[in-house]
Amino acid sequence: MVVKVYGPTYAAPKGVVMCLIEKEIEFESVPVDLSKGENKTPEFLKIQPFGKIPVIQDGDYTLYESRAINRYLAEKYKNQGTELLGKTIEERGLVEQWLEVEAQNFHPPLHKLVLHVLFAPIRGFPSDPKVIEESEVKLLKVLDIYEERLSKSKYLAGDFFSLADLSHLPFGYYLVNQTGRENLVRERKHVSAWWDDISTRPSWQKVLQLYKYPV
Ligand SMILES: N[C@@H](CCC(=O)N[C@@H](CS)C(=O)NCC(=O)O)C(=O)O
Repeated sequence: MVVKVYGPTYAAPKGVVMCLIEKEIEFESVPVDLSKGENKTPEFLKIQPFGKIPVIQDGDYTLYESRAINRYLAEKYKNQGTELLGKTIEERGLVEQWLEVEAQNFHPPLHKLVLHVLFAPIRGFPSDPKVIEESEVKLLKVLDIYEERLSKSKYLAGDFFSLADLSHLPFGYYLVNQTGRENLVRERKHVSAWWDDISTRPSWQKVLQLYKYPV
């Protein structure tokens, strides 16, 4: 069964594409142009009522929310490709813990930073220096905790690459490459080595080769 993935040009769907590649799942992409409002058409809202991408269709099964999609793919296709959820229940617990950390602690300040530094000038809304500063301070503190964790294990959940690491790539890419703040990563020896490791994985390189970032 070929899995359909909607909107792979944009950041969040790229994590799903990476997961599909790691799990050696055949997929096809369905372009969605956000600048033309293709995510708000009545047809699209039938599969994603919040008007966001990614969405996947696996046969007649439809799923949205990138982290939920990746958990589903990693579980359903457990017996093929890279094991992304850990081999034991304890490893799984740590993968889930760090997935939550990414969603609750890492992503929110980074998302604000990216919006105000990168997208505000392009989309024509005002960039707020206070939001930028506050987001950066929050992110610094999160990265200090990552530095401590990564001084003890090669990856976030242990000495194995997992969904927890993967889920940092779509927006981490913006941080390192497009916000002028690569130093936040480079000033932390273990975070820097971890970033180099996960971002040079062939699966992520393939994602970047297949689907350029929109900005
Ligand atoms: N929590 C969602 C966030 C999805 C999301 O915000 N996607 C962006 C593209 S990266 C989007 O669809 N933006 C269009 C909009 O908000 O109108 C997920 O992880 O799937």
